[in-house]
Amino acid sequence: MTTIAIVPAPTSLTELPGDGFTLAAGSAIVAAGDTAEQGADAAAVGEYLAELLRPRTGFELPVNPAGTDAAAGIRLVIDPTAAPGYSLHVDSDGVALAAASAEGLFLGVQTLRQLFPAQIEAALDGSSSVADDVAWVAPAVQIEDAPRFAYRGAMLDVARNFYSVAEVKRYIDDIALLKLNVLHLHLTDDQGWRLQIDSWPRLTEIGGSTSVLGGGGFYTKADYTEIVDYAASRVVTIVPEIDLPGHTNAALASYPELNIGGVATETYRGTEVGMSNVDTTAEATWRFVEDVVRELAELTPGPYIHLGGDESLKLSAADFSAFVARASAIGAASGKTVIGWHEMGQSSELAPGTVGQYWDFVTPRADAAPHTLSFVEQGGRVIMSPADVAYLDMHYPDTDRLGQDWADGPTSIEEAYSWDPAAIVPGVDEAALLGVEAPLWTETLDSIADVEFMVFPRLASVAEIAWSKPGTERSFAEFSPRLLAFAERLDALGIGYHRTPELDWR
Ligand code: TNX
Repeated sequence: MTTIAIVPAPTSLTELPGDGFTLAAGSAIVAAGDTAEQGADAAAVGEYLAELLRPRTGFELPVNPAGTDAAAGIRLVIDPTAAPGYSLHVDSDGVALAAASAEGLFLGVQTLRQLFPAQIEAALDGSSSVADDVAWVAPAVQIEDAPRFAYRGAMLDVARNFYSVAEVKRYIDDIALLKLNVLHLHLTDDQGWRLQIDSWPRLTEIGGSTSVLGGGGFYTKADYTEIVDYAASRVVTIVPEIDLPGHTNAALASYPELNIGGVATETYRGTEVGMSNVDTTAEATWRFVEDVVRELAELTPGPYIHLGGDESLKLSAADFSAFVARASAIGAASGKTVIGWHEMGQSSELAPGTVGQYWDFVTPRADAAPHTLSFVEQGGRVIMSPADVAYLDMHYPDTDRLGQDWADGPTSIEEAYSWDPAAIVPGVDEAALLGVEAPLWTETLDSIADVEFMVFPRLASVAEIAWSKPGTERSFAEFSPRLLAFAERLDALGIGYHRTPELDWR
């Protein structure tokens, strides 16, 4: 009998007696909804599923509207009265996947693909050929599932090193596998400015010309929109970050008027943090913030923009607090909800509802806890990214080839798995959490291959914390065989990962 191994763990999974469903040459996908619009939404998910399943099976897998085809197959139904999440039923007659929205169906498809043998996954680079010696059987099962948190994120730092549109799209596919639904793009830092801003063109001309390890690069508005649209097709929301008032050397090198003293800095390829900030009192700085936020909000269909706020180590507490209060108000006036790193909570005058992103350790140090609680007191919620367990650029225990280790040394898969976001900051409980995010800083990461090496398999640990409800029975011992099965899928997809000595990799 096939073992069923789903990552992240679903809310409930019941194995059913019987043979399961065999996908065959004559199988069809049927897409249904109560209205024409729901039918079209279901068909779009059906086409995505068909594209996943066609290359290796060689089957045609037409996507048909409800009622036109009686062939055994996979039925996708949008039913607005369905519970949140999705439900999935598999038996020898076929597969029935139901959800209240296309998003729920898409998440259910991520579970369904994991029911088929790993060889059904086609390499992301398109290099796979048809495998005609595999029985494409999904075991008989009933699954009910819904996420723990609405915000399940990964962050990619495209400022320290630049990743092409194609690489970012690949990363979106990588994270969607694990039912993550947010990609936070860290678009600006000391070493690079990566987004076209029409009203301040030197940001990309000069600020975009450098990176830590390679050349520079930036996204034109068309590039950026292409990324946002691709993400939407994978039910992923892009959260763009412009880091202010610190981590701004790329802007300071581009425009003298943003600097204290009015002289532009040199561009920067080093990896120190905390040495830069804009002149928080200059009139030019506030024109810059207004213009950048306006153009960013125009490019952003999602609800959030991230305005940074971390590590402005040279600013006085009073100047920093005044800056983030005013910047958060400008962000909120753009119609978006502002997110900031937890230091922003130093200000008690943030725009109401501003979301805090916690990056201190599982045991908070210094003022990290009160600064984080401050967002909740000001009507916002919190995203948990504790650096000692959720920063995926930390070394693995057995290799320092890539990454850093400032956040309490190396991080194992088990450490990335064994923490509870609701038990970190007193007063920031389940209800105060918007979600969980796994950031990846890229000072040492030159390519998407390096990115995948650091992220997998530990991203699966964090994704399970973000997805699986506290009542779901799980432990690292229970997670391990599921993760090993998931790794076979990564092999088939051509996604690199690091085989730490913690597990007995196949
Ligand atoms: C701190 S943690 C940073 C990043 C660096 C990272 C690793 C945080 C919010 N900021 O700017 O990339 O350390 O060096």
